[in-house]
Amino acid sequence: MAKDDGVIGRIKDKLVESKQRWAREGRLLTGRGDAAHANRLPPGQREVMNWPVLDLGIQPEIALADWRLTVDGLVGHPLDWSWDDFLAQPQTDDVSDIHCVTAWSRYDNHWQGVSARHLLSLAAPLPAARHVICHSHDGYTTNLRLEMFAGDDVLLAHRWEGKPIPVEHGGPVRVVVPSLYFWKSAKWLRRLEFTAEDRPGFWEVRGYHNEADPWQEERYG
Ligand SMILES: Nc1nc2c(c(=O)[nH]1)N[C@H]1C(S)=C(S)[C@@H](COP(=O)(O)O)O[C@H]1N2
Ligand SMILES: [Mo]
Repeated sequence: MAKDDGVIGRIKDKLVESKQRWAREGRLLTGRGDAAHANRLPPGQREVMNWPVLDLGIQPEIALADWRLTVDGLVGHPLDWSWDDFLAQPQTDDVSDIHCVTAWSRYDNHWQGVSARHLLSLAAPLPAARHVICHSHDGYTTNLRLEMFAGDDVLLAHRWEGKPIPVEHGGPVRVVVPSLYFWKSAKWLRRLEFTAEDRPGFWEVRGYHNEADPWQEERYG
């Protein structure tokens, strides 16, 4: 009996502890921080369990032996990485949600790759650099403001759910920018160009929004 009381006491202590922690963190208070994010699903989206493929009708196959990543434009240290160079960089894991402008969202994608922050620390953008233009092997381009590219969850990903990213989803390496609609996440990445002037990409010149924040529903514009 005394023993049982002890166990229950410990459980109660745990519950109290976690509630105290919630109170400290302000958990469940929708007014705290960004209220829009209290709901995980951005406006106008629906959750899917599958992973749709969207491309321009080309899925370029790049052999790892031929793969290179060029980082150029307004940077102090341009980069030209082979596959081995890329894999030799520190690897970062991140779990994030995908929000596609065509209204599907896919939760909890486990990505692994080189963080944009690590790349920035090596490439050292010049003060004049304000934008990053992503160039892909299928001719696709998309533009990101440097601050968006510098987000701590932005990856040059080569693994998804512990496996190489399949070619239809942009392998060997794709960009992942979780905070923006997924068209900003270039598949089959080959070059990152740092520029002073903005340069709208493939979908941005075809009526998609330049910024693409799903929480503001910046779909078109
Ligand atoms: N190179 C390249 N990247 C691209 C695209 C593309 O056509 N080519 N489509 C974009 C769009 S519109 C979306 S929604 C996502 C789709 O990625 P997925 O096919 O892995 O779902 O990739 C984005 N990146
Ligand atoms: Mo898309």
